[in-house]
Amino acid sequence: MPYPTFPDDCSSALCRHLSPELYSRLKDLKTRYGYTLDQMIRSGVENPDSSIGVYAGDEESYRLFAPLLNPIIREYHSFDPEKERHRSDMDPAHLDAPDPDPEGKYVLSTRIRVGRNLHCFPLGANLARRERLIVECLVSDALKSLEGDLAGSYYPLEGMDDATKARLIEDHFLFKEGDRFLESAGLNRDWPEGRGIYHNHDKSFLVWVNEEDQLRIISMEPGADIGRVFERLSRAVSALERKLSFSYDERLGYLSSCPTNLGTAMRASVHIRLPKLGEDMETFREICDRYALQIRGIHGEHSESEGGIYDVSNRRRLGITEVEAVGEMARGVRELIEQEERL
Ligand code: ADP
Ligand code: CIR
Repeated sequence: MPYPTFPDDCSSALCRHLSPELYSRLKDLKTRYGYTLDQMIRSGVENPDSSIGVYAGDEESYRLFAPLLNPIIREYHSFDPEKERHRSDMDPAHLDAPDPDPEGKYVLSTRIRVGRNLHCFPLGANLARRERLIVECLVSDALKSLEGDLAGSYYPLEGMDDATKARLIEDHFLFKEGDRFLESAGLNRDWPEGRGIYHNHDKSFLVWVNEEDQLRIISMEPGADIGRVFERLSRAVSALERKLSFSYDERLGYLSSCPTNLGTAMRASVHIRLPKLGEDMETFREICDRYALQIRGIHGEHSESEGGIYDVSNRRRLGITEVEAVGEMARGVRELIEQEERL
């Protein structure tokens, strides 16, 4: 493939960081699992409206294609992957994140997820059909060992009836189908085979299998008791770590398909009703920038807000511990609520 052309109004991290010189320097390289630059950038080339535009295919991608990935990582996370080291801390005793909405007036629900991938396999974009099925098997077996409030069942996507699927998606429990960014990256190959969802009885603990990452471990519940949501997640991750070996790099933390998820691989979000701030996006964005928060619509990434309800979450995931990121999110949400009340 020759150097790709990007439209004039393209502002993705890929088009800003991939020069023709860098492209020719990296284009003939291949990881041991056979992943190439063209595969890595395909999503951003086919979707010029990407914010990032690249997906790693294995652990080695982060080393081999570092001349492209490191500047993207540096820019997104404000973290220098050549000089700094990531540190993880999921100990709930270290968390300082009081409920930002004790009266329950603004926050509808809280969700914290981490992405994980198995150390002995390539990442999803570069996973063969058979490997994906093995990953599903290993993960669903490990999930069977969970006990107490984490105990639940695994539901493969294949064979799930459309009404159940639609309801799970609408209620924010299940991933959407047909994401064009993932599609271009090859992350939807052989869909729906090998994909599925595990959840406990009341759907406060869930695991997505073989979506963008091999595992998305999720804790969620109505309200804003961030501490309780985090404690459940931390306990579940520890239990799964005893059964599965996750991809981890001392500089980059937990390795993920998308470089925005490196490090903690964590997104801690609230669904919050802020109709007045929604009319004053400048102030809304200014507060979010100050606390490194990202605004999404209520049906997840690339969706719109509905009824003045927004998804507000930590933007940085690397070079910050899990407890720090959740604490910052809680403080930012408190500030948003105070501002909403002033307007
Ligand atoms: P992810 O967080 O897994 O990267 P998305 O942004 O696509 O991906 O969100 C996945 C799903 O989780 C969507 O249905 C979204 O509405 C839901 N979700 C995110 N945050 C919350 C929250 N605080 N409460 C309820 N649902 C949420
Ligand atoms: C994109 O580049 O827009 C998609 N591949 C998704 C990037 C992840 N977005 C994010 O902000 N975490």
